[in-house]
Amino acid sequence: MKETIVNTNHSHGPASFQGEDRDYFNTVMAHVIEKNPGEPEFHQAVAEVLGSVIPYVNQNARYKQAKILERLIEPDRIVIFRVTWEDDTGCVQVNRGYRVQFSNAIGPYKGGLRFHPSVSLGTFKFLGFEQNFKNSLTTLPIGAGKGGADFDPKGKSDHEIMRFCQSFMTELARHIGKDVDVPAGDIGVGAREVSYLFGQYKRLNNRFTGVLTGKGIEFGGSLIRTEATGYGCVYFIQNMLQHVNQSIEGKIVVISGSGNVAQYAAEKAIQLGAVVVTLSDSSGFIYEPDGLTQEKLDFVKALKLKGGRIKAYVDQFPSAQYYDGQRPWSIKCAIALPCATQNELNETEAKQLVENGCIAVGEGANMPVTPGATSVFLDAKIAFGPGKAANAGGVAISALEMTQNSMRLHWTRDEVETRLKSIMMSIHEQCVAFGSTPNTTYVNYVDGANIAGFRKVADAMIAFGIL
Ligand code: NDP
Ligand code: 2IT
Repeated sequence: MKETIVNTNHSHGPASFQGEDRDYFNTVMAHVIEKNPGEPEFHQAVAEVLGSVIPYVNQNARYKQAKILERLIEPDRIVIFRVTWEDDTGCVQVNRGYRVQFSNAIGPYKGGLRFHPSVSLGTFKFLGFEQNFKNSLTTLPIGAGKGGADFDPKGKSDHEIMRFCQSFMTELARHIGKDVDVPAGDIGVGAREVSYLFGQYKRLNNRFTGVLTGKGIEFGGSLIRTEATGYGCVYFIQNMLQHVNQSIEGKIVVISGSGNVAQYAAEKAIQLGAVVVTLSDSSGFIYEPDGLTQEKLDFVKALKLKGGRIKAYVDQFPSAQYYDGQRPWSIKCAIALPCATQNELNETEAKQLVENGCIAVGEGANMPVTPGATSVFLDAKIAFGPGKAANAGGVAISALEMTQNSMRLHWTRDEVETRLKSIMMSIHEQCVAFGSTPNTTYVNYVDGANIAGFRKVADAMIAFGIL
């Protein structure tokens, strides 16, 4: 189904704008679409933020006069480069690398690297734009960037991955630095890739610095960074449920994806007494009616580490069923956690989730819920945690990895996890402060996250003058 950026049937966001708000929205969006042709994900991410912040900007003339929105949609700079490497058969391969340095208003550029054949410049612009508000919400001093390559890690040998990472870093190295731009992982980039990238940076510069996060514990990584995005997402769900006097215990949870974020969202949900019944990959999903156990999850972790497909789960555990080519949103649940990729949950699926009694959704992935589906959740007034709030735990612990590297110290697991919990709580409080009206319990977390994230960056930009 084709979805439009502005959903005209709904009573919130741009569809509800009148007069000055509507004119400003249309003007900025027309500019974004004209200047960034063929980048629908970037248009979508911008429209979602404008849908929250335009009325706020119109009420605060200093933001409008300083053209903060017009500046925020323009990245500081973009680097695009060729990555040439040799595969195991001796063939020369050519890929395209990117780094979008979106904004360093409140700290060094910070955000992950994605290796996936589907990416293009628009993907990194949407991700970098989102990262700006997310990083602001973490309460920590980090700006926003995103990058990666159209390299497909699937089916590649360890040596091919290493050679690709080394070639990629040979070019990227001149654009990053511990106080300049600090990349990390994202889709297709995990501990192995970060290690190869870090090794090459260190070799080129003869400097051991915290230039990447998600590093191995032996060489400056932080405990809990691997778990942080998934754990943080579940803590955020817990905060949203507590706000309406509910608890996660005993609730059925449907999760998409089976990578880093999905695995640790499942782990924390299980630890807190929830029943996790699905995981997926781009080929299909598994349904485990009685819920995954830690032991079954450990099987998935080992499977994914060696590049396996989620389908193999049902061979190991016959209690589960595999649904080829399908997404898990038809399964009845109280909590849905899309943790795979952008636009993986559409309006029809959102309606079905609400009809099936879903009361909370947390975006573990970046922009997994389409605009139409978001409107369904907001209209139904269920607790909908947008990615820039719900998945901010990962980058927050990356920022704490930077802190530990600067101090040349290593915090304990407990210390880092306690900080993660308190950061997620603070993000929740910011969303409540800017996304609800006094004396009501309902929180529009989309508005809350966008406005709270915007304010800090905007105020810093105003302080710097006209840059
Ligand atoms: P991984 O590479 O570890 O896992 C990605 C998972 O998503 C895999 O199960 C993969 O399946 C699936 N997937 C990827 N692309 C698609 C697609 N086009 N269609 C369907 N399924 C797909 O990545 P992460 O877990 O790190 O990232 C998942 C999401 O979370 C992304 O949106 C990322 O931006 C976001 N995120 C990640 C953070 C982190 O710290 N890692 C922090 C915050 C957000 P398959 O193996 O079949 O490709
Ligand atoms: O989308 C994200 O926030 C990430 N992929 C994590 C970025 C980071 O710098 O840890």
